[in-house]
Amino acid sequence: MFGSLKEKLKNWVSKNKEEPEEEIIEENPKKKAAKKTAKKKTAKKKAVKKEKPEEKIEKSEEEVKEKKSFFSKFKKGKVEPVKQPTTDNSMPQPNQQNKRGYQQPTTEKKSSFFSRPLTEEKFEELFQELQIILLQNNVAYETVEAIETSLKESLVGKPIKEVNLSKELKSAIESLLINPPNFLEEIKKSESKPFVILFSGINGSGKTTTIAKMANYLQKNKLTTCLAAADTFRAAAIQQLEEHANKLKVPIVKKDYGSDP
Ligand SMILES: Nc1nc2c(ncn2[C@@H]2O[C@H](COP(=O)(O)OP(=O)(O)OP(=O)(O)O)[C@@H](O)[C@H]2O)c(=O)[nH]1
Ligand SMILES: [Mg+2]
Repeated sequence: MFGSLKEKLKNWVSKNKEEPEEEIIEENPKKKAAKKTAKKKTAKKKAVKKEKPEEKIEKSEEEVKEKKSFFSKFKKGKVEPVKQPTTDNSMPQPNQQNKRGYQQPTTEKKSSFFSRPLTEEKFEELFQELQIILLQNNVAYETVEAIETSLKESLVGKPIKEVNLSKELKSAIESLLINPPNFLEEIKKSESKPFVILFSGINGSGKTTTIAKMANYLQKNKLTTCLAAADTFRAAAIQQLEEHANKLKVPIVKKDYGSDP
């Protein structure tokens, strides 16, 4: 049950830790441009044979010049990525293919996200996905809020690449747990035998399931376990516990429904 949540949390952490791939993809724009140029040249040459030769050649060379100069400018850092969306349709937008079909390089924008201090707004955007994962896995809303507050304190204002995201998430969750008791120690040092653990709580909160988990845990730690069906009120409560006892191969003490447990 917790395995899948753990997996999802891991995925979230690694997703937000990753450096953008685009940085590698755009690393050798000259070669890329050259390849495109070669392709275009052959394509254009073919076209030239068929129709209006001179016009076409001029056009293709113009295109090549434009591309080359764009990439070389970019490499030298002369081209600033568009920071704000603009209403002018003639300006190519980042992450959008322009009319000629190549993508506006986004390297500078993405890499600066990882080195720029994380803003509160960006944090909330990133946390939204984690919030959904936690809520979908039955984590109480108050707990999600507490994790958010704790993570916000440790992440906002720091560049994301300098932060150990999994460590921060782990300590945010740990800070919510109030010294969970070490059951094995408690049971071993107890003088009264047998050691009784009573489970009480509101309907459907997971008592019976937790009893089964605990019995399994204690058995694995070489402690003799016995279940007692004390819920003699709710329909099928005794059978439910019996099922768990049978699966775990632990003895069960039971009485009739309606009797005094
Ligand atoms: N997601 C999730 N579901 C759980 C967990 N523990 C129990 N459940 C589910 O919650 C439902 C109720 O679990 P029970 O263990 O029967 O709860 P209970 O407190 O014994 O219920 P009553 O005896 O009716 O009061 C079952 O469908 C369980 O599978 C948990 O940790 N996570
Ligand atoms: Mg129950």
